[in-house]
Amino acid sequence: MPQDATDPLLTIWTYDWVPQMPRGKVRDVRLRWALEEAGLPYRVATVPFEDRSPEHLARQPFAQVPFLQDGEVRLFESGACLLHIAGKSEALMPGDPVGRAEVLEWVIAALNSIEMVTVPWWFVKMSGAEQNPLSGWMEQRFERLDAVLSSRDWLAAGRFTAADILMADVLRLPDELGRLGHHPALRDYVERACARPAFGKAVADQMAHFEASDAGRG
Ligand SMILES: N[C@@H](CCC(=O)N[C@@H](CS)C(=O)NCC(=O)O)C(=O)O
Repeated sequence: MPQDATDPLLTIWTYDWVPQMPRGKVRDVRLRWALEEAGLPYRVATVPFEDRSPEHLARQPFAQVPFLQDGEVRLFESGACLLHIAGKSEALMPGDPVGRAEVLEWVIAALNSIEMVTVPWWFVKMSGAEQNPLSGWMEQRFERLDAVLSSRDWLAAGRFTAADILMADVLRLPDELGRLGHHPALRDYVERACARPAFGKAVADQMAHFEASDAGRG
């Protein structure tokens, strides 16, 4: 382990390698993006993709990534990790109670009202099924979110926050698969969020991380 409980440097844990398809989208990108926005230093450590060890399970009970270590604090679930990071920076989480409440509700909405349908929708799509029974439900959610974002640039507190990192990242996949076509506010939102330098750096760093491990695999 590269960190013990007295080490002040935040550590993001991800896989040592993944196949091409998820590169740029492995959820450690959410944590990288947040830390880049906050200007906080961090390191990246890895667990093997192909061999989920008991040590990995002790950190992430579903044998997934990402997870985070911050001194004696250990967290799994990208949303929980993101909120932990957000607590360290006004750039991600406003100090006032109203702004904080807005960030919290939209973080949970990203996970529990949008990603809860986009991920199962994607799994059904990947199964090759001709009809995707989740499309209507997903469209309904997009319609409502599009209505919200047609009158503002960011979800919470009148400015970019941690909630936008999560929501924009959740929407990237359906956007790439052409599912935001009828939702101009959502398309613009994803474009606006992904134009941020911190996002560009987070994705580029993740791509470089996995490319470097290709070389090691021969
Ligand atoms: N709810 C979890 C989902 C984590 C997740 O799906 N991680 C993916 C990478 S983005 C993973 O580890 N997939 C491999 C697997 O499930 O075996 C979170 O947000 O952290």
